[in-house]
Amino acid sequence: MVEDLKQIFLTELESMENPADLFQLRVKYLGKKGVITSQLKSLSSLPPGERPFFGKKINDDKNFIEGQLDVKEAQLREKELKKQLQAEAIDITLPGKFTPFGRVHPVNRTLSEVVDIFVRMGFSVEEGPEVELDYYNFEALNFPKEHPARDMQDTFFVSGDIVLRTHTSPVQVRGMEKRKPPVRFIAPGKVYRCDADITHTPMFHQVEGLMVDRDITFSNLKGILETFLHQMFGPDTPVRFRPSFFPFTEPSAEVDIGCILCGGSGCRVCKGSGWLEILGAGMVHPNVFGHVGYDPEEYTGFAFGMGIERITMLKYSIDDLRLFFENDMRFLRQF
Ligand code: 2U9
Repeated sequence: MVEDLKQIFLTELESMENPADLFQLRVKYLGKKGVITSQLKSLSSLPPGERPFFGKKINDDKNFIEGQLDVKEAQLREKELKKQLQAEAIDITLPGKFTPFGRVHPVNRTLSEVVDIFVRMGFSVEEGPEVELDYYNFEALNFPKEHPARDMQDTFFVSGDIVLRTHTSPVQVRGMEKRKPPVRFIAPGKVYRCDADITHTPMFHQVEGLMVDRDITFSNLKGILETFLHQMFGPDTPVRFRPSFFPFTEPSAEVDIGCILCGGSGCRVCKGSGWLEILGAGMVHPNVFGHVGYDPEEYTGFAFGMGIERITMLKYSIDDLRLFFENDMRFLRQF
């Protein structure tokens, strides 16, 4: 190469600071209209005898320039990578960002506890729609047409014969329609009643349960519910059954436990009685079996139901139902 040209190239190469500029330099020397390319083209104007000599020389120059450009490119890329790594460096000694832990809502906590106890006793878990047909919520459960629970004041009507379920009992009706006895399952979930005051919210949670087979008796009901209550509130908790009435069970009972706040001596919560109402229960009414195609002469069964908010309030001595629905972290953090 002409020494001048070599010097100019090397000076230019030296001043390159990034791969983009370096590419332009490569074009300037080796591109279609580049310095080396035009020299190769001009070979044809030389006498044929001189062509091999100059041809070789230009080729050597071309190889030299290519080599130099490649080395420089590698250096510049390395420099850029270093710069990038430095800019993106992470200080692993910095303290982490604090992410507060979530908590299980006290109502869901009680719900899981209740479900777990029945699952351990061999019950399976069924779920069903919260928007229900009047048939499943009332008719199949032996509610008379003029029953007050069907009133606009208690039930949220969606349209026509569609309601928000007022209890999880329709899940049991659907569950029995789906299979033959023996059946043994619980139905946990949200229910809706047109009711709002200090002790009622328009949505609350229930767990209901059902067991149907040949020869199921009220004693079986007492055994299961006593076992449940002793696991839930402690093995020494007194339990009593009082006669009651529900359209879907006959006979029916309400179940009390000895007041867990005063130990039975009488307080504000048990209104001086020493007892707390905790469950409803009974033997499934023959008319309900009729609706699901079970023969009431062949099968008997028991059913029960409980309100989860109420159980949670008693278990944790919470005196205001509204605390469950306000999402105040100062309250929820305690569980
Ligand atoms: C079918 C047949 C019978 C479910 C039952 C109760 C008694 C009961 C209340 C407790 C407090 C509702 O949350 S609460 O207001 N429940 O007293 N529930 S027997 O009986 C059934 C269910 C389904 C097919």
